Amino acid sequence: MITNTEIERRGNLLPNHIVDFKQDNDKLYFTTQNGVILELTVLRDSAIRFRYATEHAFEPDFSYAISDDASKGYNELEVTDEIPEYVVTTSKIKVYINKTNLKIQITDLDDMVINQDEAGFHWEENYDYGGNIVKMTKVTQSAESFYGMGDKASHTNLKGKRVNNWATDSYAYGKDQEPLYKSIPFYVGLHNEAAYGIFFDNSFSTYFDFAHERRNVTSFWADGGEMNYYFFYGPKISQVVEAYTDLTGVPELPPLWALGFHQSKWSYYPEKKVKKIASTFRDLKIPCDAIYLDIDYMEGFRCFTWNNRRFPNPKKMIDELYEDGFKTVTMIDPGIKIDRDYWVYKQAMDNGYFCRRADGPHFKGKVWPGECKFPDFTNPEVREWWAGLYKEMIAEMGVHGVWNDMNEPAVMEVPTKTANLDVRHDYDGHPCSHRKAHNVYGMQMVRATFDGIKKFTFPKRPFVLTRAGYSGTQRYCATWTGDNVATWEHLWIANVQMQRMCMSGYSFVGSDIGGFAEQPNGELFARWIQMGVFHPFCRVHSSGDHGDQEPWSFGDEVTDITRKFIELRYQLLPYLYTMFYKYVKEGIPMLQSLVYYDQEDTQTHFRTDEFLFGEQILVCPVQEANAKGRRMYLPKGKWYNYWTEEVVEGGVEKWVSADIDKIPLFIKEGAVIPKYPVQQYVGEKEITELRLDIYYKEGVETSTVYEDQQEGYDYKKGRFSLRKFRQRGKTNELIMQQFKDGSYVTTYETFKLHFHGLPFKIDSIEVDNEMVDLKSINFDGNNSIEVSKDFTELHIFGK
Ligand code: NBV
Repeated sequence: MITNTEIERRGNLLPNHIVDFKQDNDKLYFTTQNGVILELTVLRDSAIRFRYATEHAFEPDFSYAISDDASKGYNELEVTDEIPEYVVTTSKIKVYINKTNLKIQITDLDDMVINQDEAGFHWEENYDYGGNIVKMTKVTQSAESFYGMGDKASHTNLKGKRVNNWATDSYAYGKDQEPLYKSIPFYVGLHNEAAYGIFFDNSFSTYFDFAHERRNVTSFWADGGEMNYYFFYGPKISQVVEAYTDLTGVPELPPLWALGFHQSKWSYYPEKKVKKIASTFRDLKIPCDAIYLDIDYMEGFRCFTWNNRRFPNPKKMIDELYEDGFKTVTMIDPGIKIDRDYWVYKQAMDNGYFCRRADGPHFKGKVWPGECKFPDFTNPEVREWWAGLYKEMIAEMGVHGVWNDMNEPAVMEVPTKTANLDVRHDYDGHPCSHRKAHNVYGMQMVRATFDGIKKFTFPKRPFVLTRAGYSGTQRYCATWTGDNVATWEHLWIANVQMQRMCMSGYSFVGSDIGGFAEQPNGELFARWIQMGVFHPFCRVHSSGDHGDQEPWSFGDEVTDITRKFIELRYQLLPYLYTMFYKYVKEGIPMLQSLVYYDQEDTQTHFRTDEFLFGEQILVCPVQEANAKGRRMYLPKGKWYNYWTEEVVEGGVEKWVSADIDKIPLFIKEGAVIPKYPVQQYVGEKEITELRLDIYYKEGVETSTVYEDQQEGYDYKKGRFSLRKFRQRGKTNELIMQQFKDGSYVTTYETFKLHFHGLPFKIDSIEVDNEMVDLKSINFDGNNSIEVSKDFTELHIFGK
């Protein structure tokens, strides 16, 4: 353990002994003799906020990350004054605050240490910029693992790594490259089968060291601002992630089409090309819901304009695409071209909406249109103006969604790749420099975009996509992982990035399938699409410099494989939509790393490849060339191989065959998986029957199916349909109960049930206490029957 003298020798300052303690309801204030105040807030029984001031003074309490809907409330809060510490006790944890040095130790109620300060809070004065460099060091517990932290392109378990959060345009980034596009300063620690989380809510450049520099120390620090972090106790990872997600928020449900397949390219133009791409999807019968226009649809890269030569009548084109089921998504960047005749530029100039340098002149930076100025999205008035700019594009032209790119913000031809650090920002009435606003700039841009799209799309639901983001950005939009590369290593990176983002409260995420830079060969593309259909956001996007990347660009075999997997995604839409519903409702990540799924099994702690799609489907992408399958770990329990129906006992690593047209895919026993028919786009067909695949289990398993109108906000008024299926398998019988909620009336009247793995031959069936004639429920002799969607209890009896 480092000594205080050593810390001081390195130029740091430390709190000394506590001279004052005050309690104001859920807030406790501990003041030291040398002017440090620790404000400790009990938010929930297992969520505590720690905030430190130096020189007796806090900054105004303001954060973009925290959701207005975050829940509050605890059952118990007791503070005792003991020697040598104060002890704060809730119904879940105890927090010890040392009286001589303000160090913290957190334990569970059985006194097991969950988290413990090493040097604890200390700081260094920042002579260049003023304020402090704020630091925290914690003891790394034995065999501790670390997860989360957003889009890091590193092993899912961050033990031994140091990372930095500073939103950065990272074209063709590599494994372990730091920093990347997003800043999500939240991690989950796991040791002794118990998990906790720390969210360091500080928008300056932040650093996290997970036992990298010193084996027994985990630390985090920031270039400015306050030491302000939230601590969440599990003991389950799921509880930690749900608590963080509750604090920073969730999105609204997207329109269902946004969960379909999207095709993008930098760039599809002119109109003829866009239409050709769209019609090829329909001709080849590859489902697709959205087509993207990248920067070249604009006139000279001016946002909110159209290039009339390439797109003479955008409204007509968008309408025609829509008639064929395609939603058009357009790009908007933050850089506004300096051009006195350009209305957006003029409005921003007239109203003083552009960011300024410290001494007054506007900040200028080169992006696609040449020299640009940048709106200050941290100013609420600017956000309102920006939202309004979307009126013509959405309300008049009929564009269905918008993607915000380059919003780190990215600036070209400067070594810093972004705005100068002295650039000034409003920060919602807390004026500051770019050092503090940089990491939230993209978030505030996309927040304004979301407000605009939502307003002009209403009564339909908005779809917005961002590249940059800070904690909480998930409330507004989906995100993608930026400019990746068409390599096998990047397929691996995409897989861990998706899992990590989901573990960091941000589930609506996808990668550029096939890779943005360079061109994949057919095999890599096929393997990537097989994985990509199991990511919450599913889009092929690539840079035009490197050739074509449509599903049909790699020959017939790959076209067929791509179709097969996109079709599977469309069949699984009700399952996927239910995953989204659970994410919105309960904060359950849409993808789960194996450690999230079963933290008690230490085999899972260092796994990177396998993940759960939702709660009942296990996927393990093939990540190398020429593979006929791969070894993978199946978590404990029994799993049905989706392709062969073989039942496999988990808790072991196994070879699983998966030739180029398959991906290792397993269904949890007991699951009820809902399926729609294949559609070329969402809403193409009226759903006349819901297929339910029922995977027999000896024992009980519950599954959920959520549906609503797939659009609009009626679901908020109770017009949804939530079904819970409880399946109980016995040696000679399967019982299925249905519990319903919500007033939405689905378009179908019946379920088509397909039983898998029944250990008996069906002899007779009882529906709601009545034996039925097997013919009347279309029993095909092959484990499939048709029943009314309103049944409450089914008994399937074996021979
Ligand atoms: O707008 C062009 C691209 C876009 O296609 C990509 O998805 C973004 O991540 N954009 C970056 C700017 C150019 C990158 C070289």
